[in-house]
Amino acid sequence: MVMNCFIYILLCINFIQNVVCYNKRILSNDPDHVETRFNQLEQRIQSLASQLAQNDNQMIQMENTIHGLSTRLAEKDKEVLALQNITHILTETNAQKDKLILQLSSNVTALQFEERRIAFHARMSTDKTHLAAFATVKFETIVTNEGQAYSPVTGVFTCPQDGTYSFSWTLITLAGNWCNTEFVVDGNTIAYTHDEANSSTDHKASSQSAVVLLKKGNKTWIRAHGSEGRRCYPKWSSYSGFKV
Ligand SMILES: *[C@@H]1O[C@H](CO)[C@@H](O)[C@H](O)[C@H]1NC(C)=O
Ligand SMILES: *[C@@H]1O[C@H](CO)[C@@H](O)[C@H](O)[C@H]1NC(C)=O
Ligand SMILES: *[C@@H]1O[C@H](CO)[C@@H](O)[C@H](O)[C@H]1NC(C)=O
Ligand SMILES: *[C@H]1O[C@@H](CO)[C@H](O)[C@@H](O)[C@@H]1NC(C)=O
Repeated sequence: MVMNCFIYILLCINFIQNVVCYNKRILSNDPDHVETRFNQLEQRIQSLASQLAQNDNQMIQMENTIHGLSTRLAEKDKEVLALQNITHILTETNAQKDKLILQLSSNVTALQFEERRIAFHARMSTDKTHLAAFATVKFETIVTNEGQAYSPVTGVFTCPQDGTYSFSWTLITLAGNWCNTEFVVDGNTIAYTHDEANSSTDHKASSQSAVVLLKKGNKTWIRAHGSEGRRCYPKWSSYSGFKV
């Protein structure tokens, strides 16, 4: 009992000592405690430093990734530019092709036009008396009019394309009359006929021909030689022309 009591008292003293000691350590910044704290802090700093190093690594990786992405982006930009170029080239090629097709079709039209024969023959169908000075002598009845270059309404042939052309005409006048004429290109006299039956008891006829180099748009017609178109008789009178 006494022994137990003694042990108990010893324990109590030890406890009190411990408590006092602990408090004293806290209050007096006991070097052991400071070291522990220091160690803890050091560990913490080490852990932070290693975290920081990890972050640095991640950052470098991210930078690498970004660099890689921007390189690829630049490549893509180049590809887009190349595609734009190709598109541009294709558009231009298309435009050129369209232009060529247009040219070709107009060339084909021109060739077809050239292939068209130009030839006419017209007969006078109405009696003409006392023609005005230099009046156009009309041949109203179409026999042939390939190319439609001769107009039976105006009596004028309009050259549809450059070339060498041959023309001829025949006029008849009745006894005691006359019908002198000229063949003109754009009003310039090229050839004449003298068809005079002043002292004749029969009709008289005269013919003439002309070969001329014409430009597209030149006009040719037969006209009275001054006022010498007293009587130009139809049916036997005619005018013809063709491209050589
Ligand atoms: C686009 O075409 C031009 C010439 O047409 C050339 O100089 C340029 O290099 C091309 N660009 C690309 C991205 O292919
Ligand atoms: C069309 O004709 C012109 C003149 O004859 C020529 O210069 C041009 O090359 C031709 N175009 C084509 C597409 O054949
Ligand atoms: C035919 O027309 C051309 C103009 O295209 C002109 O220079 C020429 O003088 C004309 N021919 C005649 C015979 O008048
Ligand atoms: C008949 O000829 C023409 C010329 O071809 C003359 O102009 C006319 O005057 C002439 N007429 C007569 C009645 O002689």
